[in-house]
Amino acid sequence: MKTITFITGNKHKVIEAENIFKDYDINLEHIDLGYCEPQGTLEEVAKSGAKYACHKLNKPVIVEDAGLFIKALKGFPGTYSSYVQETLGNSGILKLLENTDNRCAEFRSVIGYCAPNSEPKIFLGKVSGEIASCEKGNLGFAFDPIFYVPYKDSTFGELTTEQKNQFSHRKNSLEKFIEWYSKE
Ligand code: ITT
Repeated sequence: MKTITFITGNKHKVIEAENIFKDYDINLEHIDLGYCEPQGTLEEVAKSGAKYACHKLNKPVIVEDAGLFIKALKGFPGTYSSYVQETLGNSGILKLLENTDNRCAEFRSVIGYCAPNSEPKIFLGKVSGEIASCEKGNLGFAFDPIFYVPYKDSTFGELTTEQKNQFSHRKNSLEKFIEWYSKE
């Protein structure tokens, strides 16, 4: 069985990824290597992170750069999601959107893959939703309790890992990766 190493410091991402990979013939290993994230798009960060980690470990790796993009805030927090979650938090985002009717938002996930002696490849996954009027649910992590999915009538914070993994941004990017990788 082929082994892929997922480089991340986020244990929630690991739980979700393990749950997705278990249905495939690929062994997922996890290392919290830490890598320098240049300021740039999700795609640029994922590409450079994958290249760096692969070079460092000399084996095939994936990294993920993800973010929440809110339409009324012109895509904010986007590539700043991690920092904004730690500083403003969900209550800060809700405050920014007070009196705003347009609640449309999108989660994006970009998987960067790199193997020794080859160039990195990237895989984008998205999911559309809305920013809820208040936090709901205590499952998931970070922005999950304020990300409302109308056709499920739930926030990500109200969904189990299995339920979120049926259609999340991470599921979509990882599935694209797995589909490509399985043919490699
Ligand atoms: P690594 O870089 O070590 O993988 P990280 O948490 O810093 O972990 P990102 O740089 O990709 O991850 O930051 C994206 C941030 O966006 C993340 O810290 C969360 O605050 C938020 N985020 C991403 N995916 C999410 C999800 O599925 N649910 C809730 N919030 C999410």
